[in-house]
Amino acid sequence: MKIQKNVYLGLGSNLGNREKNIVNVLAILSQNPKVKILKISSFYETEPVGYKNQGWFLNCVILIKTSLPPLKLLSELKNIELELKRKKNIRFGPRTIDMDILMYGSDILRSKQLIIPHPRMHERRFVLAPLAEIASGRIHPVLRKRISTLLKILADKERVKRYNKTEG
Ligand code: PH2
Ligand code: MG
Ligand code: MG
Repeated sequence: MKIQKNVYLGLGSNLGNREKNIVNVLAILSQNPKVKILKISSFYETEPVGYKNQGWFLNCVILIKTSLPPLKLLSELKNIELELKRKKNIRFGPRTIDMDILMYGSDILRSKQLIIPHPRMHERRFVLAPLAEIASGRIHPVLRKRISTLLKILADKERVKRYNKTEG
């Protein structure tokens, strides 16, 4: 049997129907036989970080189990982003859907294409707030602190609000 890893993904959208974009991604991911979705956080409305002149994001974090190695998973995520016709022109700017690998088991990876854990995850409330909901006790493999601790000591003042999903 192939090794399966617990992987946390951050999802974000701030163009078009943001909720639908995220729900679509979850549907596409769940069709992949090598990916099993185990947990989904609440959705959060979040103030844009970095490039300010854009709409608020909808963000969430999910836990999946997968046998895909990190770079294969990354290319799978890029394919899904393309499938949803992501338009990304500005760095940190508006996007239909963005899918980031936050943590891959306890692995630490520093390759040209991919850095794991995500190098900015601990500085971002839009990541830590949803992540703390489904992984508060997990240890950040590099910083060696619990996710709940990282959230507690976070200085980032960007606003995040729990979002009430549309019915049906
Ligand atoms: N993603 C970025 C840059 N800024 N801000 C929020 N609130 N949410 C995001 O997902 C986000 C961002 C780059 O991927
Ligand atoms: Mg991102
Ligand atoms: Mg990304």
